[in-house]
Amino acid sequence: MKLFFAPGACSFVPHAMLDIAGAPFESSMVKLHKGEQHDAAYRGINPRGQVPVLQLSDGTVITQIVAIASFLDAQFRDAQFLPSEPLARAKALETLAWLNNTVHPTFTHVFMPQKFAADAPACDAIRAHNAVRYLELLQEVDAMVAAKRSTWLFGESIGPADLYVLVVTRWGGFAQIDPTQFKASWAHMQALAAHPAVAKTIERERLQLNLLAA
Ligand SMILES: N[C@@H](CCC(=O)N[C@@H](CS)C(=O)NCC(=O)O)C(=O)O
Repeated sequence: MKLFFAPGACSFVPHAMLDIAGAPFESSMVKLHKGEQHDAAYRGINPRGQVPVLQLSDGTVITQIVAIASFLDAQFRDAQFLPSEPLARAKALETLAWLNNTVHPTFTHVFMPQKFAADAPACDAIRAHNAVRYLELLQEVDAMVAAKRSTWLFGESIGPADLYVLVVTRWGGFAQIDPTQFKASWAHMQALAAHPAVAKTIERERLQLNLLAA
């Protein structure tokens, strides 16, 4: 298997899952800031020009975190990435989908407003409006983590939603939102970083968890 990822991007979620599973995989870095996602070679792999992409040994490509996470869960049952009981599984996927379809795109409006408007004043307005909304969403994430009733969000093993909490809370730094203000999420990030496999992913992506720290 081969994972196409960008350091600090949402691709961290499947990247860490592969490390946790101890899966044999190759990683290929896509430099988003250099526009490598638009190169013809990469578009040949993912015409939508985004990471993550999981490419299987027969060349099949899987995109979209929810789909990749669900595939990895099925491939590596011992890791128990998602609960197997149907209702618990639905609740874990509900949160994963919300992080992916609501929290994440709100940040995209802050980080890449040019995707949503052509002129600079409109981009500034989009960025400012969504930075406020992003803060509210990170507060909601923090409350969700504070209310967890198990070691991790959906049980005793790390799941994709736990890893996504690290990603979106870290991104707060790009919007001048101090991640340490979210006590539960920040503690969750520290606990993830202390896990040897996740530490390996953090190291490979060279991530600083608090972007506002000197
Ligand atoms: N819903 C998609 C979101 C993927 C996404 O937004 N990826 C970002 C990085 S976090 C990306 O590749 N952005 C580059 C671009 O849009 O140019 C998924 O789950 O994979």
